[in-house]
Amino acid sequence: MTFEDRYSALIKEKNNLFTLTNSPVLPGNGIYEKYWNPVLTADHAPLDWEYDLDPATNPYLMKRFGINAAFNAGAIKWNGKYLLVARVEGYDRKSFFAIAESENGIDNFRFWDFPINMPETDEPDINMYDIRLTAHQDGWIYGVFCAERKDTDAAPGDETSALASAGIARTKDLINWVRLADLKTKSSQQRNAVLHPEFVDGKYAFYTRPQDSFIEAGTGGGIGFGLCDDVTQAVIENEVILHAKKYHTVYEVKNGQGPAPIKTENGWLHLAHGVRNTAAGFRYVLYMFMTDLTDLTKVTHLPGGYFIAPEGAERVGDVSNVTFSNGWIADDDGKVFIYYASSDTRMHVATSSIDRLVDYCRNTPEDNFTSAESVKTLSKIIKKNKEVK
Ligand code: M1P
Repeated sequence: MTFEDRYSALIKEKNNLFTLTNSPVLPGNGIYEKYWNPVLTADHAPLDWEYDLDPATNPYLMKRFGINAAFNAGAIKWNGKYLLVARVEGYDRKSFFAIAESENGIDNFRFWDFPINMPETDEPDINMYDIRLTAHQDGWIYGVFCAERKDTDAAPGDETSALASAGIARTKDLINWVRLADLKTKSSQQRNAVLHPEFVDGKYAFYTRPQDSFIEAGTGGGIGFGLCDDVTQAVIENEVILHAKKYHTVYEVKNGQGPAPIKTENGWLHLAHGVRNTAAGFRYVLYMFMTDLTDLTKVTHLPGGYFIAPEGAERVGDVSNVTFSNGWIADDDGKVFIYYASSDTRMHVATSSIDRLVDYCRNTPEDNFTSAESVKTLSKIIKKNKEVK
C-alpha cells in the first residue's frame, strides 16, 4: 500500500470507531446497565499520536509511538461534557494521563489533542497512573494518583521492586496542573488514595490504602481514612481503617477506594475494588458500600459480594480477570455513569441512578461469611417469593 492508501484506510478505521454508537445490554441485573461496546480503548488514540504523518520521514507510515492501553480513568463532568482522564499506556509501559470527551457519556469519546503535562516533584516519577478527580469545596479540582518510583533499597539485581506514593496535583482548567507534595502517611506504600470532596472539621480528608509492599497489602491494607491541615504538604498522622480486607470475601487479599464518594441524603455512596486469590491469580471486582453522612469512617451499608465483575470479553487483557474503577459521574437528574476498566486494557461504562444505587446498598443482603448463612439468606428470599407469587 502507498502512504496515501494507508493513510486513507487508517482515517476510515478511526472514523468508524469514533462514530460507533453504544447501547445498553438489556434486561441486565436491574442495578445498572452495562453497554455493548467499550467506551475508550488504545484504538481511540488519534493518528497523530501514534504515527509520524510526514511521508518524507515516515514513507511506510509506520507507528512510531504505539499506544498499548487506555484504562483506569478518573471522570468528571466539565462544561456539560463527560470527561475521562485515562491512564494511557504506551508500548514502552509508561503510563500518562490524557483526557477524552463525550457529549453523552456512553459513546463517541475523543481524546483532546495533547496528553496532560503533569509537573514533577523534586523526585521525578517513573510511572503515574489511576488518577482520582475530586472537585473540592475549596474550588480546585484535585487529581490524586499513584506516583511510582524504583525502590532504591531493593536488593542488587532486583529490577521490579517499586515504591508507590500518592501524587497530588490541582487545576482550575484541567490543562494547567500544579503539582503538590506527595501525601505522607506512616505507610511507605500508598496506592488508591482519594481526596474527599468536602472539608471535614475544617481539614482535607483522604481515603488511603496503606500496604506493606508494592503488590502485597500484607499486615497493612484496607481502605483507610485520615485528615490533614495543609493539602499542599499533606501529612496524615492518624490513619483509621474504615473497611478492612477479610477472609473468604471478594476483598480477602486487598481492597481500595474507587472514585471520590457521592453524597446522597442517605449517606455517602462508595465504589471500591476488592481482590481475591484464585488458582489463576488475583481476581479484581468492584463492590459498593455506604458511609454515614457525618461520621465518614462509619460503614452503614455493605452489600455482600461484588457489584461489577469482569464478564465475557472483559475477562481478558493485559492483566486478565480485572475490573477496576476510579471514575464515576452523577448528573443533576440523579443518573450515574460508572466508568470501569477491564483487565487493565480498556474502559467501559455502566449506567444507574443514585436511587437505584442507594436501594442496592440498603437492600442487598450482607455477606454473612459462611455457606450455611448464604443458604439461609437465599432460602428467605425464595420463601418470600413463594408467598407473593
Ligand atoms: O492490575 C490490577 C490493578 O492493580 C493495582 O491495583 P491494587 O493497587 O489494588 O493492587 C493497580 O496497579 C491498578 O492500576 C491495576 O489495575
